[in-house]
Amino acid sequence: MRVLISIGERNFPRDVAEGLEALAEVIYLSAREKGYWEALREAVALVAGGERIDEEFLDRAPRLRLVARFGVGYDNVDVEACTRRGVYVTHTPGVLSGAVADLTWGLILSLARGLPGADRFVRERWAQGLERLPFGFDLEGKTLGIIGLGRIGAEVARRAQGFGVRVLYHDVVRKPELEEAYGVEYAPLEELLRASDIVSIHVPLLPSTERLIGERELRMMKPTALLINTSRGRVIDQRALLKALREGWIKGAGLDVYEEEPIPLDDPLLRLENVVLTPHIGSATRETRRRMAEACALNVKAVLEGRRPPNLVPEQRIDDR
Ligand code: 8YV
Repeated sequence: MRVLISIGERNFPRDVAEGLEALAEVIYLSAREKGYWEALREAVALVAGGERIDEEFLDRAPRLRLVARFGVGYDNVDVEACTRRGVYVTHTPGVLSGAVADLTWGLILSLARGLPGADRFVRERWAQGLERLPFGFDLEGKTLGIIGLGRIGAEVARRAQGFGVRVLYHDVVRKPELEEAYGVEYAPLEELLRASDIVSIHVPLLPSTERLIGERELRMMKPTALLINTSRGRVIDQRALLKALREGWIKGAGLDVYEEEPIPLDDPLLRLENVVLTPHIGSATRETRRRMAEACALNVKAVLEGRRPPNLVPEQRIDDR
């Protein structure tokens, strides 16, 4: 049996792979590398990054029984096509929520206090003593609107308590236990957009969340508000966001994800001063990436041993319903 790992050794350390080697031949090859498609033909399990896994892909993987997504989001995987062919799809929920929530707060603080500009100022101009940096703003007493109060959104809310921030949330379901635990208040989306000083997005990319934030929604936000996105780029209409940032409908944005990744170097968003941009690093800490690899390994091991993998995506958890 063969396991193909497409996310590299840095993400899936050799010692984690060792646990699988008694059961299968483990091959590391990324989708861009030579030999990948050949290796895929014999693979029973694939540990997948962001490559598109659709019918065409599955045609080239006749022995595949498992797509183990290295990440919580699986919008790059056609789950229905996998299910039709008897291919399990798993993901890594839970283990990365804290890391993504930390980065979310990092982006909020970077914008509130102008950290990237302050850093440049110290390196390039402070000693000249001519200019002053603009003031930032306090977080205490401000309102944070969380769109999507799932595992990651809840961690963002938990951290908000320490900053003395009032939290509104919007979700497709109400979460009374989180309202109680973190003092968060439910609000319809429009109300949240109008009332929040900071709006942070934590929804999965689905047909219903694609371009959830477009021109109409951006125009509802306060001109002083910040928009943070560490979920998926396509949840925001990026052209509308560019317009909003240029024309001052909102004050700034902190983005870790983009409609196209990597975002092209000539994208006009990269020229704006009122944005802080990171390259999809929400889960990129040593501890979190290791936990993600270990979670994938458990799923792979289960399938190699003929068991049902523990972290099936909700669409495939039929027995649990
Ligand atoms: C990526 C992520 O999976 O968890 C997710 O859904 O977006 C990230 O953790 C990671 O960059 C590897 O593809």
